[in-house]
Amino acid sequence: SMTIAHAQPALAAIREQLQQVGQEHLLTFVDQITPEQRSALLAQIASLDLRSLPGLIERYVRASSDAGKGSSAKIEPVPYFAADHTSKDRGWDREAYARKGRELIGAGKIAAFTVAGGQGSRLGYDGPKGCYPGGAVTGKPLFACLADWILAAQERYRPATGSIPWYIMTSPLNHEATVAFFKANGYFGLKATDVMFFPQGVMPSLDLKTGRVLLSQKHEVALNPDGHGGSLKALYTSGAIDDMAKRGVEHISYTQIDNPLVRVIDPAFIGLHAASPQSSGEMSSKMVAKSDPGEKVGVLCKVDGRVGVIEYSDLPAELAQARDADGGLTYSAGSIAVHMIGVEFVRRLNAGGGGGFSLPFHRAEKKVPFVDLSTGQRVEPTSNNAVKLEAFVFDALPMAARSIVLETQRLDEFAPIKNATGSDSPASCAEIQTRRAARWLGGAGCRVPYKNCGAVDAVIEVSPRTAMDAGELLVGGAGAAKVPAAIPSGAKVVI
Ligand code: UD2
Repeated sequence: SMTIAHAQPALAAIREQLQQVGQEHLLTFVDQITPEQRSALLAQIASLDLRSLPGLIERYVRASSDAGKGSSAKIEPVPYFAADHTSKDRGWDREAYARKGRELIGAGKIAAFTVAGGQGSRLGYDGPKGCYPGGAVTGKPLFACLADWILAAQERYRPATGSIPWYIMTSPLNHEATVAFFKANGYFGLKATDVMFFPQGVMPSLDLKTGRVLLSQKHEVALNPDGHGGSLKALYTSGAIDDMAKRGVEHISYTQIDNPLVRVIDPAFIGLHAASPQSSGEMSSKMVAKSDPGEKVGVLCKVDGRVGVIEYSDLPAELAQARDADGGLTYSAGSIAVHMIGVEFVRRLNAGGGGGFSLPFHRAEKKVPFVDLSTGQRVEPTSNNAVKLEAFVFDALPMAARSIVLETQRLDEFAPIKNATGSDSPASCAEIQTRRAARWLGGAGCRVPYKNCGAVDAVIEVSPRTAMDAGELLVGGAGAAKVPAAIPSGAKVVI
């Protein structure tokens, strides 16, 4: 038949390519699967960068190297713009930079960008993470929390044209579901033409012992998303960067999907990134002071004189524990995974040609279900059997000529949902949202009920449409009219 006649040469060619890189076992079951499954498998294999595999296996499986480990680099604390811009030794002109930021947003030079390709496995949630409830009272999805921020920013900074484009990176595993969710929810009030989706790249999962690529089914290669660092390549290869250029966008505001309090568009941060003499306008970062030495956030440092992030699992314990004379953590600059990234910077990184730009990989040993090649049975491993390779976006920081760091208040903008219970969980996130709302409302003259233990005796959610910061609830502010005189004990309130 037509299909067979067409499939045979492809099969032969692919078998030869696989043989050259020691991966011909991927075709073990090719005679036991349906023609459709066979075409899908061959297409999947053809999409892999087979030639890079032997080098990757040598480096990350045999030698167990990792982009974050084993370096003898000189590590120092990073200088930063303090959250308290009035502080005596670290003061800076916040209003001037915020004005600059508002100008850039108003002129259409800023896009929002959210990485949402992760698998959310720690949360135990199967769908795209952005569909998970984020609002403390409304339970609105994380995507809606970020969309409301963008709507609020549009209303304030772009009232004439109303548009701040939003690019969302999905993965091949959740792309369809993500796009369908936006459609079903009317793009959360944004214009459909202002929301762009593109999938990130994938990497094959490798057998921990042999480096062989695993089969997840007889007709399917085991793949994992290539890390949020894959965004710097996917932004370019997807055409997003060209689309931004067409729209006149010059800088990208990068956020993760897991933090409903994230300030998706932040004028002061944008202004510092684009206009501070200490910044080359290529890549900037936000940090919060770490809550304790063991907190699971990467730490912004100077590495051999350049700004970079050392992931929590890679920071030597003696550095994580080190304290200054005043008792504060020496390496306190916790990365909240919020960055400004220049469009030209992304172009420059990808300019090497061939779409081949890639950051170094971090290896993670994981349990990946696979098909046993000798029995054909699918195995659910009980211990780590695979190496997954992921790139981290912050590994691009040292490639910027000059990179700045802005400190922010944890309570104001950092309450990620990562785990089902405990820290960084839906419960802790709702509590932080409530505490923030209580502080903002209290400052605006509202009576907020407290329990004896000091916790707020209510659940409160402030929409960014009402107020993007505490000041907007004060007399004369955008949300002042919505401040109630008091909140009843035990109430659930949306402001
Ligand atoms: C990340 C940072 C950590 C700290 C923390 C703050 C890394 C490795 N660690 O920790 O230093 O800043 O966030 O909250 O970044 N994602 C993709 N594609 C992928 C993998 C992840 O889009 O292939 C997205 C994912 O959807 C999520 C974000 O990246 O929005 C964070 O990923 P994570 O959960 O792996 O990172 P985490 O929480 O360990």
